[in-house]
Amino acid sequence: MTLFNDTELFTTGNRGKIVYNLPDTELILIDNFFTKEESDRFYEKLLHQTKWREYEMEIYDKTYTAPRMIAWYEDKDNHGSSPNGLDWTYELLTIRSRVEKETQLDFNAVLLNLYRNGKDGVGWHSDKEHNTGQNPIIASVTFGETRMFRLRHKFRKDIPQVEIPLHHGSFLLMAGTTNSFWQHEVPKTARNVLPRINLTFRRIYRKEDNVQHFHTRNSVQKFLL
Ligand SMILES: O=C(O)CCC(=O)C(=O)O
Ligand SMILES: [Mn+2]
Repeated sequence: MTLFNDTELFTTGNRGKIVYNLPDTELILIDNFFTKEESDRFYEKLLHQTKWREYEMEIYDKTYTAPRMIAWYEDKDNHGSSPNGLDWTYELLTIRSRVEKETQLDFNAVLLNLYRNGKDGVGWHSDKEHNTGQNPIIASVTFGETRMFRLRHKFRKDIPQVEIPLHHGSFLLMAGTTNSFWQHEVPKTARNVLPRINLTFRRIYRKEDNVQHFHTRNSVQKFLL
């Protein structure tokens, strides 16, 4: 069997938009945001054409290798942009424009994660960094194996964890205060799973950017309506 010619490898969810009614979040899922055919093509291209690299993390003076492969793309005009930023490919530009059209927001960077098998995952964290603004808006696209995406509230233990299976071709938007009040993870799994690729589109700010202005102009409310 040629793995990537088999069009029935990945299951997809039902079509439709789900707006989660959870405290302190603006969380929206669109399954089948990309068609099966588009998703199969993007999966194959991204898997084989991306310059995947390992990600080394410093924790208390020790270096750990993250259990996944990554690639970082960022618009080159970004002041102080990462030297590791790669040149956007045709596929990434196509995916970004679809995401921007849907959200009416501008994204200038994307982090790609490759989960090679069930031993790969990402631990609990929020997508909030010094250069992402107060309430970062993260647009997440998935191709390949369905893996569980879990969320937990950072302060309220009375709110149960949320589990969202992210299917081939799905789109998840984390907006509002989601990344201030909630953490997320993709747990490892003992199941025998095929690779999964996740793209998180982000907006990285230049020092001189007026963050408030960006958020007002591109209010996510437009997308929620
Ligand atoms: O793989 C995912 O769905 C999430 C990845 C993630 O949380 C991240 O890269 O910050
Ligand atoms: Mn994240």
